[in-house]
Amino acid sequence: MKNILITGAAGQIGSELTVALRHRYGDSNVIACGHKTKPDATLLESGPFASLDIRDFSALATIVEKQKIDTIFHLAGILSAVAEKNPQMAWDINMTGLTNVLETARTCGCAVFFPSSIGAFGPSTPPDNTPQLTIQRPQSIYGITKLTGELLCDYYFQKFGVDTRGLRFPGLISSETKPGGGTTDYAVEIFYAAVKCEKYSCFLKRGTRLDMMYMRDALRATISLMEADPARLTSRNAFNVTAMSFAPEDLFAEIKKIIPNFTMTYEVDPLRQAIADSWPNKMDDSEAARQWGWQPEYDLPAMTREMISTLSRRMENDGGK
Ligand code: AKB
Repeated sequence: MKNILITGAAGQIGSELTVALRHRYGDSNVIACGHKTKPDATLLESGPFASLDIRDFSALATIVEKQKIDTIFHLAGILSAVAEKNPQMAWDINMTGLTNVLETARTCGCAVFFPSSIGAFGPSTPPDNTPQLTIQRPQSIYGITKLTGELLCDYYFQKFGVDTRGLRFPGLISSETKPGGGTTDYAVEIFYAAVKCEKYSCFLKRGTRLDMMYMRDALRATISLMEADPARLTSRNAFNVTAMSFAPEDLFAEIKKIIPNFTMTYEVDPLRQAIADSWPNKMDDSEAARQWGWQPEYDLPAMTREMISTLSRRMENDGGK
């Protein structure tokens, strides 16, 4: 990787991945692209930024050709809950975006990273220790775009030799940029309420167990997979990766160990609950461990401690806001 392009760079993963890749590969060698979401100052000041609608094929191809890009991290996309409210838009952005990236990669010789998700599974998938290769009949439009994306990435590798690689991310928990409309967002929102000593109303019901991961682990997983020796990879795309699995009440109990006065109620959102109910409880990520050495560093207590200390410090610096 010498010249890198990141689409969706202002989003939850992109804003932190851009900074991590700039540290590793040099500020000027990592071009951040975004469309609607306003990038924050760190992103704009630490290296090049281009405004790009990922549905615009020629704009994408021009940047890739002019900047001699060799690797594209394609993070632009619509998350599950927002997608379900506007399926046509979600299909357009998620699929037109990915086909534009793959076609550009094919003609310009780039490697591609594609983030799939636990959303690529469905209610008929085995919910516990979900294998990497298993039944996938997702019922949300988000899941359908993720599963199609996994297959399309495999197709471009097998048919055209494009070096596509990808992970199935669980819910991602981070303290920098908030996620924009996912089903697992409660696991981020809850921390903002807790550090402000506000009551939190959870939109998923008790007992809804889902895979989760702290952003630092997600960044490590992404970079490790892209740097992995291709000779060790027997699969390329759709690696299950997870770090912890919990239900809302488990996270609440962990936060209460540090903030004993914190309170939480439940006000279930039927749309997001139905999506969550169709996703696995816990994936088996042993293939990622075996093929490229994946190992999470943050479990539930470690992630909770770091989220609370980071957000509390920021709140103090911002004068309690
Ligand atoms: C979402 O909830 O939509 C995402 C995901 C698990 O893919 N966080």
